[in-house]
Amino acid sequence: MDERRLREIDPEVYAAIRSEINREKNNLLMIASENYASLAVIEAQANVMTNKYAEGYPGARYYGGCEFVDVVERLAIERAKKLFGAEHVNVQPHSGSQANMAVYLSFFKPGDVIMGMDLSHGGHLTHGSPASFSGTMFKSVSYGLNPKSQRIDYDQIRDVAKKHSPRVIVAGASAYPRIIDFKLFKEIAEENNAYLMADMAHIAGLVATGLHPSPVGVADFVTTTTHKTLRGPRGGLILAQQKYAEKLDKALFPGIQGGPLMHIIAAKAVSFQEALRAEFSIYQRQVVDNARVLAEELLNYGFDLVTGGTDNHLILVDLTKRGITGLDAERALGLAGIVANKNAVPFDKRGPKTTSGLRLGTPALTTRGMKENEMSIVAGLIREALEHPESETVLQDISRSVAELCSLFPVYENLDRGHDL
Ligand code: DSN
Repeated sequence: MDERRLREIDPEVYAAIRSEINREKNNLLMIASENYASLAVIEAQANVMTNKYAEGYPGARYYGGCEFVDVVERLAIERAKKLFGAEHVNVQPHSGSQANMAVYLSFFKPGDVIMGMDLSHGGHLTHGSPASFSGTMFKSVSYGLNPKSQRIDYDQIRDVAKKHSPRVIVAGASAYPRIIDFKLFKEIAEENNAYLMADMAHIAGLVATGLHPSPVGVADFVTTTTHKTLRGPRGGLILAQQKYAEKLDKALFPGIQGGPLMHIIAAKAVSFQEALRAEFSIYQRQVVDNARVLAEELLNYGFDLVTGGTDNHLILVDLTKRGITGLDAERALGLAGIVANKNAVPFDKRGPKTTSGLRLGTPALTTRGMKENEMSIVAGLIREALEHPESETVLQDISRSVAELCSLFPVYENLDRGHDL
């Protein structure tokens, strides 16, 4: 077997990974769904368990030799149960989309009505968008935000549910900056004889540390990704009451997935252990405090924010009155070393490839150790870039300030100290 390391075997891939490390070190990463996984998490997912077939579940596999992968899957399950107070956990979904699909296919049939938040109001593709399996396999109806408050309109949800009798209501969002009232969602679901699925992907880290009300024990099914505020490896997770366990597990495997990614499950176990530590709560508190300060500073600079602020880790800037599209804002910030994404705002008149909004998140900057003071600096840099989106000189000046700030809050230093990558 050729045992040379990646650097020698494949210099092109090696170089691209090195460049990505440098990009992540030297830019302000403000995509609300991204974070820096710890080196321990990254190390755990780059391991020989990628070689192992382990179809089935711990203690009941379809292959021999599963004794050690069983150890990591059991650890991941137990830690996730403890972290979220869940009765049943499935750690095998390859992604959040797979987790959602497994829930849908476990209890619902193609053609059933599912009801989720409109994508353009901050929902997610897999909550019934016609562009995803969820909108083509199922009959999808959507709810949106109140045009005035720009917050979830629970009266509208009640009306839409009454009118369409969905089998399942999906609570959860990818661009909603406020607290979601899962208990009220459950009430509405019960009134309409519907199940409630909560997709807490964006806020899982906040939920784990009590900074957002938990949907676990409220919703029938809870899904999440593991790589956003939760700061684990890229992947998915399902949490539910024990009574749903058998059907859910079967829907995931053999229903929609084959062999689980055991190396990723090892890394999930590590990240759940990290999330159980006291430091993780302090980190999440700072994520929320940082988002609040960033929002206040941007409001002071005259930016419009959807809902007027934030309760969580993200901010949605409405650029409509600033005369710049989301696309141009994303491009200008990118040239300045600030990585964010264009995003539709509620009732956006522009399409999803252009948009009138910009989504900003604080999880990654907070992992670097940035606090309120740095958020004020970052807000100033964002304002400067969005006021001069066409000026190469201004954007270059900002990128120098970005580089300086990044150098004061280093990440992945050990990747430069003798590690192969
Ligand atoms: N694509 C993710 C996000 O950026 O919010 C959601 O899955």
